[in-house]
Amino acid sequence: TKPIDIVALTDRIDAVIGREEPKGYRVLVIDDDAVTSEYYGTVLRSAGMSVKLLNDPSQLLKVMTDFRPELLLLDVYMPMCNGIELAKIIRQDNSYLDVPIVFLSSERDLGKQLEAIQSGADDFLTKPIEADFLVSALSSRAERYRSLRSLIMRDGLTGLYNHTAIKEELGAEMSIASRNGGPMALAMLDLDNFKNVNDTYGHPVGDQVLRTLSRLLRQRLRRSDIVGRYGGEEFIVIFPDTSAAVARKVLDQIRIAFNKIQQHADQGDFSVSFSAGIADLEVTLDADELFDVADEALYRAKQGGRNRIEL
Ligand code: GH3
Ligand code: MG
Ligand code: MG
Ligand code: MG
Repeated sequence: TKPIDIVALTDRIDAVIGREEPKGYRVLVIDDDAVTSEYYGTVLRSAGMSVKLLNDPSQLLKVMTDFRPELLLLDVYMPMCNGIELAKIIRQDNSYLDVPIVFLSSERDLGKQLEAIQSGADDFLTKPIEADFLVSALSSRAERYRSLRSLIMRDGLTGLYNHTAIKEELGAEMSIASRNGGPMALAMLDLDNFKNVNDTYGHPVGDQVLRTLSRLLRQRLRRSDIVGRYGGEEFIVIFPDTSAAVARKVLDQIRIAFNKIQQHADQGDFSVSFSAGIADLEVTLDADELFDVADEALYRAKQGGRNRIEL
């Protein structure tokens, strides 16, 4: 009999209990009228959405980075800024090319509505609107956006964030951490002598090892930690609100656990290790520099004999 593959088993349990993000779509409501936005905010919240109300459009870009809405519900007429102008500004940013923008306004003039759509919006709804209708119109758009995004952002082999996504996540986490003045750590992992694994057991077995490490990372790390596949056999972990020393401790336990896992191949069982380098946000506020610092630490871990973590 084959030994039980604990990693595969817990992965199945995770799938059953649904470890995915809850369906609370993040919706940003921008309306100068606090009463109106409170009302629609309440409607969407009671439908399980996570709603942020914004009455001051000058805060828009900051809120976009921190809250990362999956849909924007925009008013047209606001004293400080026109909603149509806001939509144009959002669409100019490459990161928000595809975030759904829906206007909700009492404007009935078709010319004005057309202008709003031409600014890059996806839909124009008119007030007053039936609560159920609003909820389902927004849910379906947010749902589609979330699915598309996860296709674009995920690595096909492991399901982790891919290179582009993890860099984006790092940028967002760094801006939050620097604003809160809190700690943050970045780890760069690299499998040891992985070329040998491929050469000895074949590429599909190598792929299996990559998947095993990915699952282990997702299982052992906290929900708030962010894991990505940076390149071939290189992984990144972002530890929000965590000092480098604590990140190292956590990762060291994962390192030991991973090394104990028996990998199976026709030629026999074997084990694999990884090395890692950790960078502390205290060192630099520049994302590229933080990567470099982690990479240098990783290099030292390799030089020091592999299967170890350096700060
Ligand atoms: P070191 O301990 O110094 O990191 O040695 P290494 O052999 O791991 O490093 P090297 O950079 O020489 O080799 C990395 C290997 O990772 C080579 C490549 O074939 C393998 N690799 C990269 N991406 C994948 C993948 O998606 N699947 C498989 N099976 N192997 C991959
Ligand atoms: Mg208004
Ligand atoms: Mg490598
Ligand atoms: Mg390697």
